[in-house]
Amino acid sequence: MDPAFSFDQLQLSKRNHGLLLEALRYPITPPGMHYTLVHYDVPALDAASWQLSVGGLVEEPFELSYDELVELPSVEATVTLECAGNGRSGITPDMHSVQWHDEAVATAVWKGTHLGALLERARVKSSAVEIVFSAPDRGFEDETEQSFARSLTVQQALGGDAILAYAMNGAPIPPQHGYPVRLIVPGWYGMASVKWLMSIVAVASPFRGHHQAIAYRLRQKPEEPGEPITRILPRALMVPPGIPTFFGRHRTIDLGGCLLEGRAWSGMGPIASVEVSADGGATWDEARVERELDSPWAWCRWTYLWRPETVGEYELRCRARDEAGNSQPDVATPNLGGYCNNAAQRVAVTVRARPGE
Ligand SMILES: Nc1nc2c(c(=O)[nH]1)N[C@H]1C(S)=C(S)[C@@H](COP(=O)(O)O)O[C@H]1N2
Ligand SMILES: [Mo]
Repeated sequence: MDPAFSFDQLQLSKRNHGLLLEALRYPITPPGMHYTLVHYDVPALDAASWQLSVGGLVEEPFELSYDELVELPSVEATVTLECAGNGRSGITPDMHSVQWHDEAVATAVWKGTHLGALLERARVKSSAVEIVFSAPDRGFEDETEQSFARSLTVQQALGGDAILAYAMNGAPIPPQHGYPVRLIVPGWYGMASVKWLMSIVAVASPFRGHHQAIAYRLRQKPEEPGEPITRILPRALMVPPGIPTFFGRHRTIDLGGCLLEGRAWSGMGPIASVEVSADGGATWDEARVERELDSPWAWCRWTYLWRPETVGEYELRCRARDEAGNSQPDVATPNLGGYCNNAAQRVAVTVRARPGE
């Protein structure tokens, strides 16, 4: 890995902050600690003048104000969101994008109205194949002007658990997270959850927007169409144990029992197990998994009592497996966009004698 990151990558990292890994302790990520990813600028929107239009290939196109949306039957969902670029710095450090380590993940309680119910009211025509969700944030990708937009197939949009959210953790959604209304697609990587949602359009052919057809695809060569990225692969992360160095964040713990804890999640099914290795992956032990949140879309907590026997240098790892049988690799499969790197986390730790012993 080339450690020479550019000024532009540093600038992106400062705008798009991750979860401080010690905040994995909280089931619901506290205000301000949820990771953010904003491709362009946060648009200036106001709930009083906001309007959602629902149209395209539907029998009953309509517009909805914020007050009308809030009056509709509501649903609440506790959802772990993760950026598809999480782990990118471990596979493509030279890509012109956010150089996440492991921290582009967080959990929030979203309140809103069910997307499927809203689309049923519009009555999507049978000629429609996809539903396009558009936002007003605009910017350039290479030389081409874009706005952020994504699509779901009609079946994914109508049959899934997606919601049009207007509240995050019991308060209006903060500007950077999509105020006043955003889409939340539980179980999917974050790019599907379009923030600052303004329009929903049913279309007759697969959507070809930049963030659908070019970005968020797994490819090995630029000319390949690539596989679209959808659901979140399993991952476990630990709260880094002990205390860090200020510069470099290397961990030190005292000899004796050390309770490791963390979170694990998957968008493809409930977590079946979490394993921990303290010898760089040679041997693995089962951690205790606790379903603290009553939601199929939220992470669970895990704990493991580690008892290093001697002072010295260790490499801790953790990895999750879901009930659908998906697990985490030791080493990521590289791809051009640096997406979906769910290789098992590694944390280097120095174990020292207890002070005074
Ligand atoms: N309109 C809009 N929606 C967006 C984005 C964006 O830049 N613009 N970023 C997407 C990506 S890539 C992710 S990972 C999530 C991040 O949501 P958060 O910032 O609330 O954590 O929002 C998604 N929705
Ligand atoms: Mo993302």
